[in-house]
Amino acid sequence: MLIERADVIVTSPGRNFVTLKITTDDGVVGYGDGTLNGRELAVASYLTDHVVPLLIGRDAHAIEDTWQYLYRGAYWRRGPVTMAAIAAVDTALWDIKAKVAGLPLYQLLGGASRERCLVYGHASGKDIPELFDSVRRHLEEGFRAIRIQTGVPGLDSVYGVASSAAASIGDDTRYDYEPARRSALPAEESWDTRAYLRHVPSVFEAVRGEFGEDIALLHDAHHRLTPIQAAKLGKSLEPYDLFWLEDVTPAENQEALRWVRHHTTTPLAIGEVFNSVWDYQHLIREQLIDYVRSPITHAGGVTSVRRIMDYAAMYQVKSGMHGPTDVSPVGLAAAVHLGLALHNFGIQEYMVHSKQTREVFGPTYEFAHGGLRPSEEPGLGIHFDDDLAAKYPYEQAYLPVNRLQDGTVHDW
Ligand code: GCO
Ligand code: MG
Repeated sequence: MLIERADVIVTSPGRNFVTLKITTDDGVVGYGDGTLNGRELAVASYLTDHVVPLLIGRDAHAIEDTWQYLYRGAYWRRGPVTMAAIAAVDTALWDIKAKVAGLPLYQLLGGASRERCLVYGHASGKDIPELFDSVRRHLEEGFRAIRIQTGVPGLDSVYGVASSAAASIGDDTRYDYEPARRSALPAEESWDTRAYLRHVPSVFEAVRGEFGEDIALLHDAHHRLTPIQAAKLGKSLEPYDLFWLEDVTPAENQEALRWVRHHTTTPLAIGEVFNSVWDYQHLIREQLIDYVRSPITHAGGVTSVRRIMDYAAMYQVKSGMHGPTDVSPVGLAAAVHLGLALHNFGIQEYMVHSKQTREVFGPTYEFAHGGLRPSEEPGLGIHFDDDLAAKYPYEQAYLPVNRLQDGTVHDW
């Protein structure tokens, strides 16, 4: 079975997505996600100009060989653009293999290890009453794990907190924020670490006081802290029993996590910006983290995320794949298939896509009892609507940048 064509589809049903559609000579079609938020066209060009010509005529079943050919063959290894492009190819080929086998993808990955994949939703509010409303809505919808982000007194806006403008993006994107805003230039936010560190413990105290001990609570520090600030935050949150504290320091320096780890028992998650197993080498071997955040979309596809998770399993490190709205329903479907099969699955992030996005991608995974389960359809379970996708052309959008109050550019 040979690859006959590969089409790169850039569509923007509420936000931008890059999708690869591979068609075989006997007419089987597979989809892969290569969306890189705010840099989508770089992946589209990498695929169109450099990868698609290599795919035509290749054996569609040779997934491992194609992965190695694109990874080693390019000479220029790793990096988010390359690994998102490889992910798109790899995921589309797994979709095809599972369709040909007549099985849902998770069956090819070892079969189900559980009923469904526990997911966490995003509650946020500029203050405690708004946050409580958002937590309540999540509980009513059946979420059992919730990420908590709030405004910080003295700061105008904080990334990860839905504003009324963000809430109106798409149609039913009720209360989640949109990571990248459509604009000619990135929005600028301002930041004060001391104010943040003073405020966050009181937020978790209030949430535990109102909603009790049962819900799993998570928090994302979004790379903004030094190791010693992160250690302080982890310690101050210990009484509130977090499921995890995410991205406490900029991710480039793996050794920084040693300092954090030695000071706190709050579980740590990291890696949404990592794209290969090498980024985790010391973190996993030294057990400096508890959860791996790489999504299939940004880390080379099902093949290489599976490799990271098998390495992590030896060290009791679990999965916690990134699943914001900028991972498309194709990427999320792949994550749910892999998550269902992995023994060391931990949790899956689930930011519900807008109605427009769901109409274009036609995902068939289902949310119930606080978790996602893929459908029993062969392949990923995606019904992509090409005609509808063509009605939503690319629109320039940027992630924000962050500055300290004196104007210095800071991690956001
Ligand atoms: C998360 C994230 C996202 C990212 C976004 C970047 O934990 O979901 O931190 O909000 O910032 O996906 O594109
Ligand atoms: Mg994050």
